[in-house]
Amino acid sequence: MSSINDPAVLFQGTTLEGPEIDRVTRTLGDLTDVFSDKDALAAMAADQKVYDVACYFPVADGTTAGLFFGITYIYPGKVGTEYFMTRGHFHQLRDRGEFYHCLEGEGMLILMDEDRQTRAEKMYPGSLHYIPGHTAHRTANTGNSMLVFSAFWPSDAGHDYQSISEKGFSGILVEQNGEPVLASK
Ligand code: S6P
Ligand code: ZN
Repeated sequence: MSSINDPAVLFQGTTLEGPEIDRVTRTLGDLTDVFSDKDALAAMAADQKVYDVACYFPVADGTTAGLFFGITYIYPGKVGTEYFMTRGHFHQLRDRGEFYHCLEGEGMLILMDEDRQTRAEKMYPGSLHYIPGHTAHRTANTGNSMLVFSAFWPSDAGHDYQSISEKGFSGILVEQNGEPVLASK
C-alpha cells in the first residue's frame, strides 16, 4: 500500500503555515530581566512586541534524534541604546548545536561560550550560522525593518533560560555613533 499526501506545513517566503504550528509573542513586559537600561525600559509600553516565534514541532519535546524548525521575527527598536533582541539561552543538553539562516532584515547573532567569552556574527539575507554546542545564543535586530530568520535544532536540546536570566551575557549589543557595538557589561 502506498499513498501521496499534502505536506503538513508550508514555509513560503517568511511565513510558516499549518495546523500544527506553535506561535508565541514576547513583549517588553516579558523581558524585564533582559535589557540593561531599566529606566529606559520603565518609560516604554510593557505590551510593546519585541519578537514573535512560529515553530513546527513534528515530534514530542525531548525526543532523541528528532528535529525542530522555527522562524523568529524580531521587531525593530531599542531600549535605550540596546537593540531589541531575544531572551537568549543555552541548550539544556549543552552539546546540542543549531543552525540559523537569515531570511530578511539585518541583525547580529550574539554567542557566548561557557567561559563567558562573547562574540557576534552579522546577520543579513542569506547568512547561515552554525551555533556549536555549549554556546548561549541570542539575536538582535540592528536595522529599521523586521529581522527574520529560520532555525533548525535537535528535539532533545531543551532550553536553559535560567542561567541567562541570572547572569546575562558578558557583552551587550548597543548603538554607538549609529553603529552596532558589542560592549562589555
Ligand atoms: C531555539 C532557537 C530559536 C529561539 C528563538 C527565540 O533553540 O534558538 O527558535 O527559541 O529565536 O529566542 P529565545 O531565546 O527566546 O528562545
Ligand atoms: Zn537554541
